[in-house]
Amino acid sequence: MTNLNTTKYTKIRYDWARDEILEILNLPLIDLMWESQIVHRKFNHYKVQLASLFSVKTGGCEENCSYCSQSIYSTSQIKSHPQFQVEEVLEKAQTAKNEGADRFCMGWAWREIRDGKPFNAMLTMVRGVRDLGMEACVTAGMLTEEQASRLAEAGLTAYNHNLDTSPEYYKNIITTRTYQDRLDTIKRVRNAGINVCCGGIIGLGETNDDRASLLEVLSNMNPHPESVPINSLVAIEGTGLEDNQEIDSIEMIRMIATARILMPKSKIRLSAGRESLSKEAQILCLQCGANSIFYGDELLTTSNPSFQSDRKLLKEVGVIFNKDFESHEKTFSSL
Ligand code: SAM
Ligand code: DTB
Ligand code: SF4
Repeated sequence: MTNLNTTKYTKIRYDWARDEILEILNLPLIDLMWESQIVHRKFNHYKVQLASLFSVKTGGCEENCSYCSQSIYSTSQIKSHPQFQVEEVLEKAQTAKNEGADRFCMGWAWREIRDGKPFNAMLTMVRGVRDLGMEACVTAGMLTEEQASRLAEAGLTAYNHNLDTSPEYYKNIITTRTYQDRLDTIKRVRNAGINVCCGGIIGLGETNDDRASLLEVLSNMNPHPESVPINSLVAIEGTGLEDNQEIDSIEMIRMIATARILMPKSKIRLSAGRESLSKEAQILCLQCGANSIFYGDELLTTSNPSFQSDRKLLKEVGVIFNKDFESHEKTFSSL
């Protein structure tokens, strides 16, 4: 049994070995939850960041990620949409800010960013979001060194580029790009001075070993990614993984708690799949180290809990969730 108020996981390390990670992932749940809470309390004080997500360009992506409804290889019935105009995107960002979000994440269903008009519009969107006083995050596939530095100049806070799963299991999920392609883009983002947002998905059919292997890659990055989204698969009709079984919520809690122990200061984001988690399971995730959520009624092509229900949940839990929130609260209660 663990000591009452100490943990052996007190140091920030970049040399985690697979065996050590598996050992943590497989701890008796009650011990894993305890250890992760001590780490979380020590480094993060139970503050939760609210990040809103908006799909700027939906569908028609040339990659074959087998979980994704936006791939041209899926037959999912989604509302495809060419790139939204700058003004429309900034209106969405303003609404997200009014609702209490402090980070605005914008997604483009692209294999890679192309230079020219759409990229210039992306830069204007980034500047506009930053001018609203929000953090700006972009996810738009692979990018070159020059594009990374132009995004950095525009003030981009973070670039999201997930590794999704282990290097070993990757080819079962995506074959139109390699793990190394992903790592190369992440390196360019880091070198440009942009924060790295990099995580994965559970429920793809991977083993516990694969989960440990993904966490090994992430926790051996130095510095650690500033944010680590942990998604659970939303099995979307028309995708290759439409028949995958929903994962048990305990698996999500284990993954979040382990990520927290391995990367004590990173924002561990409880991402896709929250609609299938009970209120109690979400509370355990927050207790064990999740300190960010996607906030707002929609993810990219699927739904997310409403911001009202999330606000209620976070208040009930008693975490701090937005520095400016109380003033927005007044605006809302008078609506
Ligand atoms: N095209 C860009 C890319 O792949 O980097 C940006 C958008 S992509 C949809 C962002 C991330 O969402 C993916 O890397 C994946 O981890 C996650 N994701 C996509 N579809 C999902 C699903 N059905 N369930 C859970 N996570 C999903
Ligand atoms: C991330 O890791 N999860 C978000 C965000 N980064 C871009 C996306 C989740 C997508 C869920 C499925 C959908 O809505 O299409
Ligand atoms: Fe394209 Fe991203 Fe979807 Fe893969 S996850 S198909 S890269 S939009």
